Amino acid sequence: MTEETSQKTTRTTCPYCGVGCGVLATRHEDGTVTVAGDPEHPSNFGRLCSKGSALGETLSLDDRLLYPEVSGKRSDWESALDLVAYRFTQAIRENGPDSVAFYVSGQILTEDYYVANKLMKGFIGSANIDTNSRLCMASSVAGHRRAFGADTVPGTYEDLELADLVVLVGSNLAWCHPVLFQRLEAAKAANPAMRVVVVDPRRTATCSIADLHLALKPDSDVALFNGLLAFLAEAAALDRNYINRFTEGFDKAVEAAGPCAIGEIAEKTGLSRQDIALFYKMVARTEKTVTVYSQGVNQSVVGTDKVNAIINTHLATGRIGRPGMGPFSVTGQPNAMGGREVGGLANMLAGHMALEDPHHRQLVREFWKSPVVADKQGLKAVELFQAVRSGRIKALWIMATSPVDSLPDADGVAEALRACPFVVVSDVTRSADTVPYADVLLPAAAWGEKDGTVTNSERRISRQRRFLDLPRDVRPDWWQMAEVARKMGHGEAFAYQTPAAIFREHAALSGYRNGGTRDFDIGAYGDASDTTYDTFPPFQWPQAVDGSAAETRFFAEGGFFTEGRKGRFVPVACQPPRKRERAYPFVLNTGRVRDQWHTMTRTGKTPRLTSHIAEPFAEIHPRDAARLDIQPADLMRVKSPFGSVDVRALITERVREGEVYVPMHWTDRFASCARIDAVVAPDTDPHSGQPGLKFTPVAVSKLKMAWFGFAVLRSRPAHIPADYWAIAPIEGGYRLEFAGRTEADFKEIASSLGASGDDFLRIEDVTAGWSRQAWWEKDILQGAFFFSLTSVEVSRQWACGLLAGEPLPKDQRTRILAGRAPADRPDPGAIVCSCFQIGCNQIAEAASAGADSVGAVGERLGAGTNCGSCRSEIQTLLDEFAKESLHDSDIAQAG
Ligand SMILES: Nc1nc2c(c(=O)[nH]1)N[C@H]1C(S)=C(S)[C@@H](COP(=O)(O)OP(=O)(O)OC[C@H]3O[C@@H](n4cnc5c(=O)[nH]c(N)nc54)[C@H](O)[C@@H]3O)O[C@H]1N2
Ligand SMILES: Nc1nc2c(c(=O)[nH]1)N[C@H]1C(S)=C(S)[C@@H](COP(=O)(O)OP(=O)(O)OC[C@H]3O[C@@H](n4cnc5c(=O)[nH]c(N)nc54)[C@H](O)[C@@H]3O)O[C@H]1N2
Ligand code: SF4
Ligand SMILES: [Mo]
Repeated sequence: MTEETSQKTTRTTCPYCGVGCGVLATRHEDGTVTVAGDPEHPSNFGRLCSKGSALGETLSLDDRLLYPEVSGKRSDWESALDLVAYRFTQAIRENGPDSVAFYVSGQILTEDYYVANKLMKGFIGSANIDTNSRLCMASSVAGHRRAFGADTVPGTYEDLELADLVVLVGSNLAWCHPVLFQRLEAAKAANPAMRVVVVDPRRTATCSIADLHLALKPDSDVALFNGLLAFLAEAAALDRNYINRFTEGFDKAVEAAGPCAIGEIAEKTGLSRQDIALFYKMVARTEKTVTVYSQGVNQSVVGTDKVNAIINTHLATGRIGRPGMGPFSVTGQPNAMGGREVGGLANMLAGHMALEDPHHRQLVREFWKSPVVADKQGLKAVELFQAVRSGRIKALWIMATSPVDSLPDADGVAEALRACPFVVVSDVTRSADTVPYADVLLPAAAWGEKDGTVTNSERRISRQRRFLDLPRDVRPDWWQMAEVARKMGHGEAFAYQTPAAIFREHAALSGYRNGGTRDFDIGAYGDASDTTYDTFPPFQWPQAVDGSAAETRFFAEGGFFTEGRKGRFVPVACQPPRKRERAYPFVLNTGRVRDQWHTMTRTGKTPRLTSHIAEPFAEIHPRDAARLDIQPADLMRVKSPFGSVDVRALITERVREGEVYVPMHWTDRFASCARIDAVVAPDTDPHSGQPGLKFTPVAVSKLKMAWFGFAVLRSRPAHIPADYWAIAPIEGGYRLEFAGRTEADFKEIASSLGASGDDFLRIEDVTAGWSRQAWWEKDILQGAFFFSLTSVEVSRQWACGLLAGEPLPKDQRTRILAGRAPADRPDPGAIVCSCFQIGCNQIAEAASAGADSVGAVGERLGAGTNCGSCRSEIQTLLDEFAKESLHDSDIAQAG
C-alpha cells in the first residue's frame, strides 16, 4: 500500500463543498503539495475558492490518527477489527440487527459509502445506517421524491448561467458554493438583463449581486412561494400544456395555496407589499428562471414543504429540465449526492431505489445475493442518537463526521455516546470532539491518500485520486468496512481488493434491470476496467449501458419516476408561526463562514484561512444590542433549554431584529464554549427527519467580564486560565482572545501562558488596570500579552504579524507594547482577501485613492484576483465607502 505515486501532478477533486471542483495537486521533491484549479474540469474551469486554494496547507500529519486504538491504547488493525466484528456480531445475536447502527457522512467516497450501506442493509439486515446528510439534504430528497417519484436533481450548473432570473433561497452561495457563485457573477456581468433575487432573513455576502433581497421572517418561505403559485395562477402565467400533459394535482395545490393576498403574505413574511409584488412579477414574466435552494430551505421543521412549494411553481410554469430553468437544490458536501446514489440514508435503498418497494428490495437482494434486505426504515440521525441514549443501540460506528458538534442537542449526543456500550470512530484527526468517546478509534486515509469517486450537485461524478502515500497504519474507510464484513462472515460479498471493483459493482447495480425505470443509471461503467476507472474524466449521469441517455437534464418532457410517470404537485399548507416561550424571545439562526469548513478539523489548521474570521461570534441587530446593553466587541451568551454558548458580539444590521446568527464551526478545540449545536433544539421535519437547525428560540444576554486579554503565542498553552477563550493558528504560532468574570492576577495568567525567563518586558498601570508584556527566548519573541479591564484595544492584524518574519531589533522591542502598528508599517485591518492577506484598511485606502470597482482594487492590491472568494466582500465595502462619502459630502454641503 505504500508504492510511490509516479506522476507529480495528479488530477483530483476538492474534498470540500458540493460544487466539486477539479484540482491539480502537485507533489514536490521536499514533500510539500501545491494545488491549482483544473482548467479542464467542467465544474470550475480552473477556478478554486479560498478553501480549495489552501488545501496544500492542511495536509500536515501533526494531529493525524496514525494507528488504531482500543480503549485509548495503541492497537493493530487485526485486533481492533476483530473486536469491532465481535461486538457487532454479539449485539446482533443478543438484541437483533436493529440494535446496531452506522452513522456515516457525505464526506466519504461513493465506494466507502456503498460498502457501508451494503453491509448494514443487505447483510446485517437493518436499515440503521444514517448519515450527516440527514442534517443537510434530507428535505430535498423527500421533496424530490414527493414531486418526481425519485431523488432527481433536474438541472445543471450551466442553467444558472443561461437563466435570466436566478432566485437564491436560503443559500449563501458566495461563501458556501463560491466557484458556482463566481460563475453566476460572471454570467450576470455578461448578461445585463439577468436578475438575481436573494431570499434570506440575513443580508449575506451573496446579496452583493442581488437586484432584490427579500429578508423574510425565518421559516416563512412556504407563505412566499404559495403566494407565488397563487399569483402565477391568477396572472395566467402558467404552462397549461405542461400541467395537463405531464403533471397531476395542480388544482389541489392551488387550492391549498389560497388566493394571492399580498397583504396577508406581507404579514406572514415580514416583507413589504412592494417587494413581494416585484418578485412575483419578475418570476411571472421571466421564462428562464432557476430557483437555487440550500440550507435555509432544508434545515427546517417545514423543510420538505418549502422544497415542494418551490417545485410547485416550476411545474406550474413548465420551467424544468430546459436550459436556464428549474428548481436546483445545491448540495453541501463533496459527496452528498454519491451517498444518496448508494442509498446511504436510513429510508433509502441502493441505486436510488425505494426501501418501501418490495420489487426494488427483491432486485437489490438478488443482485447482492444477500440473505436479507432491510424492509423497514432505519433510525434517522436525530432519533438514532436518541435511541443510543435510551440504550436501544448497543454498538455504533461513526465515520467521517463529528456528531457531538454537528447534531442538534449536541450535549445530549455526547451523553448518548457516553452511555453507549460500544462506539467505533473512524476519523483522520485526533482533534475531533467525537474522538474521546470512541472505544475503538480507526485511523482513516485522508484526502490525497485515498482513491474513489464523488458526485457533485449537478450529478457529475469525478475521481478523487491518490497523490500521497498512506501514512503508517492508516487505511481507507471502504477497507475498514469490508474487512469487518469479512470478519462477520460475509467474505464472498465483500471480497473487494480495490475501490475500482466496488465502483463497478455499484454501477452495475444501478443499471440492473433498469431500462429507464430509475433515474440513477451509470450501467455503462459496470464493466469499466481498472484503467478506465483510473483515468475517466468527470461525467454526468445518467450513463446507461446502451448509451441512450445523452440528455443530462430531466423532466422537460415529463418522464417522472412516479407510478403514472407524472410529476406531482404537492399541496402545502402554511404553518402558523411557532409558539415561543417568553423566556426565549430571540430566534437563533446558524450556518457558515467563508473560510471555515464545518468543525474546522482541516481548515482550522492553516493561518491563511483563520485570518478571515478568528473568533466565534453572534450577529445581532443594533437595536437589540442597545436594549441588552451590548457594546461592540462585548461578549454575549446565547442560551436555550438545551445549552448555551459564549461568543463575541457582532452588532450589525445584516440580521433582522429579534434574530441572532452564530456560525456552526467552533468546537472545544478552538473555543471555551462555542459549540452552537449544544444550543440548537432537536426538532425535526415530519417528512424528512431533518432537524430545523436554523430556528431555535433562545435568550440572549451580555456577558459581564471583569477583564479581557489578547495574546500572540509561539506555542499553544496546555491550559488557558480564563472563563472565555478562543484560539486560532497564525503564522508562527497562535492568537488568543480571552476574558474572565472575576478579578485575576495577570502576572499569574501570563506565566501560565508561558511567560517565563529573564528576557521579558512589561509595562503596566495597576490602578488603571492594564498590563502588557512580551517575552523572548534567544532573542526570538515567544509571546506578547495584552491585558485590560475593558476590551483590549490592540490592532490584531499587526500583533498577529509579530511572530512571523524577521525579529525586531532589540532597541525597538518596546514598540510591541505600544499595541499598534508604527507609521512605517501600516495596519492592514481585518483581513478580507485571505490569499494576499489584504485587510479592510488597505481596501479603504485604495478606494479613497480612486479605486472604485472590485477590478480596480485588484489592480492596486491584488485582492480578489486569485481565488476570488472575497470579491463580494470587497464590493460590499466599496458600496459602504461610497455611501459614507456621499453622506460626508451631504454634510459638507449642508454645512
Ligand atoms: N465556507 C463553507 N462552505 C461550505 C460549507 C462550510 O462549512 N463552509 N459547508 C458545505 C455544506 S455541507 C453545506 S450543507 C452548504 C450550506 O450552504 P448554505 O445553505 O448556503 O449555507 P448556510 O450558511 O448553512 O445557510 C444558508 C442561509 O440560510 C439562511 N436562512 C436561515 N433561515 C432561513 C429561512 O427560514 N429561510 C430562508 N430562505 N433562509 C434562511 C441563513 O441566514 C443562511 O444565510 O455549504 C457547503 N459549503
Ligand atoms: N447548527 C448547525 N448545525 C449543523 C449545520 C448548520 O448549518 N447549523 N449544518 C449541518 C450540515 S449541512 C452538515 S453537512 C454537518 C457537518 O458536520 P460534520 O460532518 O460533523 O462536520 P465535519 O467537520 O465535516 O466532520 C467530518 C469529520 O470527518 C473527518 N474526516 C475527514 N476526512 C475523512 C475521511 O476521509 N475519512 C474519515 N473517516 N474521516 C474523515 C474530519 O476530520 C471530521 O472530524 O453539520 C450539520 N450541523
Ligand atoms: S467551491 Fe471551493 S470548496 Fe467548493 S469544491 Fe470548489 S474549491 Fe472546493
Ligand atoms: Mo451539509
